[in-house]
Amino acid sequence: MKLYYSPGACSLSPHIVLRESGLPFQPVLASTKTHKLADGTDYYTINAKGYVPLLELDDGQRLSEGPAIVQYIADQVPEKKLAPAWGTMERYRLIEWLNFITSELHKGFSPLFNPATPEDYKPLARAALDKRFAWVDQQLEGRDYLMGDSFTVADAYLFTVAGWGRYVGVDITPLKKLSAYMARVAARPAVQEAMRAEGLLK
Ligand SMILES: N[C@@H](CCC(=O)N[C@@H](CS)C(=O)NCC(=O)O)C(=O)O
Repeated sequence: MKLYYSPGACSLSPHIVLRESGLPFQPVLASTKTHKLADGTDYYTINAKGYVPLLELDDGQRLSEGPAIVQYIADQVPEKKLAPAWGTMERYRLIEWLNFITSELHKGFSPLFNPATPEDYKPLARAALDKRFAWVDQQLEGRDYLMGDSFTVADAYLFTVAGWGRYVGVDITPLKKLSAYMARVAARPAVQEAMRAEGLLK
């Protein structure tokens, strides 16, 4: 498989999941700034949506959308328990988290990264994220990970997105449970490997 990624972008989530899975894959840099691969290929010819992440399967099929990609990877290695089994209530709880992270957190950050966003809108975007992160912090009471005791694909996604706060003035450090969670996820060997491969760690 190939994972098209850009350093520190939301593609870090499937990158972490691939490393947690132990499956062989090739990371392919597709910068969100240039929309070009290292060899100059126009990324829009690979993904017409222009964004990362994109997973290319061994049979050449391409799968986009982070929440779909991470579930696909998890389902290739059920023994790793990166996602609960299909048909269980727990699987819907995982999807509930992925949808929350993608629509309420990930896309809540987008205007803060967009240079075209009017400055007077940014405090509203930050306040909306502060409210959502405060709720996430409460959910982590008594839990090591979002789904309970064990790491799932939802944790790869939350870790990736919550890590953006420091770049755009969304301060999660007063949220003690979330801060401890971030440190716990960051310490996982697969997370360290993915971050190092993306140049986010020395
Ligand atoms: N709906 C997509 C959104 C992906 C997305 O927003 N990717 C950003 C990076 S975090 C990107 O590639 N932006 C560059 C662009 O849209 O051209 C998903 O959930 O995978």
